[in-house]
Amino acid sequence: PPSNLEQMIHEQNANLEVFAREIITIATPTPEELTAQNKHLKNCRAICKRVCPEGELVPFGSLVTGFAITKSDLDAILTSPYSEDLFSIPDEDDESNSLPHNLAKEFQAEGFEVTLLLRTRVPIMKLALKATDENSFDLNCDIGFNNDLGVHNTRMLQTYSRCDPRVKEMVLFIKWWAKKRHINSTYRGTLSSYGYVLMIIHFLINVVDPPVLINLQNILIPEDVPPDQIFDEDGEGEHQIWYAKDIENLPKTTNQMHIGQLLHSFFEYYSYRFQWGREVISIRTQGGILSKQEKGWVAAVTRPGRSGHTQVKDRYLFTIEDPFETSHNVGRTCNASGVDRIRTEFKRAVNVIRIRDGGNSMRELLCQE
Ligand code: 3AT
Ligand code: MG
Repeated sequence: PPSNLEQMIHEQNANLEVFAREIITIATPTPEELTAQNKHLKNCRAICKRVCPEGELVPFGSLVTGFAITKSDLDAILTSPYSEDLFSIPDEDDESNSLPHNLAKEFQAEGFEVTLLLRTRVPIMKLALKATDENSFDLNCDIGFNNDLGVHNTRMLQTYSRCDPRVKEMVLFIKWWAKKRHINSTYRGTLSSYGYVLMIIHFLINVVDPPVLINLQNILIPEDVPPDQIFDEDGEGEHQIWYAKDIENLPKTTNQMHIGQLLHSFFEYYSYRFQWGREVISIRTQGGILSKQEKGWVAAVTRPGRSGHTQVKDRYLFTIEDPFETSHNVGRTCNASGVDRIRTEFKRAVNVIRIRDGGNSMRELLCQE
């Protein structure tokens, strides 16, 4: 027979499961919202075509992976066969004639609110459009230039999501929780949604036992894979972009845990087992963990940004290696107080889940704004 302790944990997890399912239902965008986003995308595509006929506006991010929660932004990149010339961002005074500026003018003429952020790590154009009679949902869109890796990592996340329905469930819940608890803001020193997704994938491959996911980047590469599927040259060196796509032939997981058990264990892992000061999350690596020491990710470095006008600060307080661009720390946006807040939130979640009042406090507090 189960002990009292086992019985208690069983009840906590059951309550969390019910609550998580409610949140996931609320968080999932309605079909109307998804249709509206697609309409926005078509409209933006048409406007881009007018300025750059050879360009293609390709969506990526949460609307493609299915990880979108309601009111997510739309991420897209503008690609072009002549990308090198078209998208190079001039750092001289004469940037008014560059493609981003011409695009900005065209979108402004169509009533969009436009912000150009060309001096950031990944240059983007931010578009905003208020809902109208024609489209009853606001649009918030980030258009990047030449960021193919974003498209590749989106596809890999989508592949992981197809491996098991619990991936998406965990992502939707954690994104909702992180938004409500204000620890999902790269501008305010915390972590991007992408970072939370990598934390979840690491947990599902390497922590939970038996594993829910198999490391898709660590399966023996079949000998007949053509090299161009393995390497991607982007001027700054090669990136290993290969991962297993043929998931139907992979062994199925034997893990039977429900979403309540998984979430409880996820919060516990990052509260008490993960070594924030020493460890790097690396989902491409067998075991999922590298040390900051071996990556040389120890002291913050300030280096010149792309345009030469700016300085970029690479922080290594919370370290998550990008699965393709392995020199990039996805957690670099986290400052000291941001990491503290994130860690405090994980512990708070564990404490709230453990309150013994039939889950009432948990329902009230866990995702409280
Ligand atoms: P939201 O619903 O917008 O919160 P999302 O899944 O769209 O979540 P982001 O907006 O954070 O996630 O990122 C969109 C995509 O951009 C996801 C990933 O393909 C890429 N990306 C985001 N942040 C990074 C990063 N720091 N490094 C590399 N790629 C990133
Ligand atoms: Mg997004």
